[in-house]
Amino acid sequence: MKMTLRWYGSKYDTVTLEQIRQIPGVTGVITMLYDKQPGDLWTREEIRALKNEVEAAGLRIEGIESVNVSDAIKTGSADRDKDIATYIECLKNLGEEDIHLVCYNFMPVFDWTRTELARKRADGSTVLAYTQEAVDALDPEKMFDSIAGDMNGTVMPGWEPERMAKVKELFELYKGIDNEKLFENLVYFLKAIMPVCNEYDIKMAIHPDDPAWSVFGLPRIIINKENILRLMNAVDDVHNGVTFCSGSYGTNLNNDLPDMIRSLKGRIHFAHVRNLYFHSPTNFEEAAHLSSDGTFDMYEIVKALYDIGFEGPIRPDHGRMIWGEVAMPGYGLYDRALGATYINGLWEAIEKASKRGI
Ligand code: DNO
Repeated sequence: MKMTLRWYGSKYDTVTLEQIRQIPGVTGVITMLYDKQPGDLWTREEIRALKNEVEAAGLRIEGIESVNVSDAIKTGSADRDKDIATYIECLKNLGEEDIHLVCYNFMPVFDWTRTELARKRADGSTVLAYTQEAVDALDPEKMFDSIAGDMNGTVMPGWEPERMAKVKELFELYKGIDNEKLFENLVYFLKAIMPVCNEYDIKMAIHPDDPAWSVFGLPRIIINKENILRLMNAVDDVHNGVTFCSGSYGTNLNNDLPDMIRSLKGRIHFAHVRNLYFHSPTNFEEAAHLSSDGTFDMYEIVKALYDIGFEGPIRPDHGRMIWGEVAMPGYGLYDRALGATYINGLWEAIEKASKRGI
């Protein structure tokens, strides 16, 4: 396991590489070219510049989150093959710069969805939260406006204002795309990129849909064990893998997270570890990483990753906003640093106990 932190680049992130370097045990970052739109080419020069910046701070790029997939690819429209050709070019350039992990998602219109970005918890921290009631009461075109005021002046991934200005058109594009069609388009995309992934040993790691069910009537497919195993079998290549995100699969309380991890042995290339606290199955908020602060047993999650021999990067996921920090909701320094330290502690204890045969 390699402990990492997500970093959005010096132009966008309030957290610096120097700060990340000082979190005990964090050896790398997960990053991206944040200015790129889905369908844009990432040149070798741009990738190298990012890599040089990270390495100058004593860290490594352990993976990209994300090279975003265009709506043409997701909907299978006329431009799909052109966009796939550009995606392949991006992968080639990443491979040539010695980067071998790419996280992506296949969610229509909205990436992850939360209805509040600053719900106050009893300890005074603020967290991202979701209620189904709020989503059901909202016109999807107003979704962005309803949360934009709490973004702390940042541009949140998947919620870029230019993209949100086109929400109506995006909904039109997905008319007629049901779960089966979306799945088919995903398999088409993966089959097309597998040769370049094999050539450069690039592990693709699909991020689950968050929340793990349909929102605003849109299709959602990466939501449970059955569907993710179906995808693994449909393109049965180690380079077709998974980002195991406990906070996303965990939105559905029917998902048994440690069991899912075990069933995906050999195919989990990246892990996002975080905890949620549920008021009801459709009203939850993000908690501190510590098991007792939320609903999940984080020991069991980390133990399952250890047991399957997980060797990829792991990152603490969304943190609470604490100690007066002003940052992108979910992506401040302090609580993610606490999360990294806690996960490292769990890992060390599990590893030592296992080696001693306890
Ligand atoms: C949210 C993130 C997601 C994730 C993408 C992957 O904070 O976990 O935006 O990066 O879905 O493509």
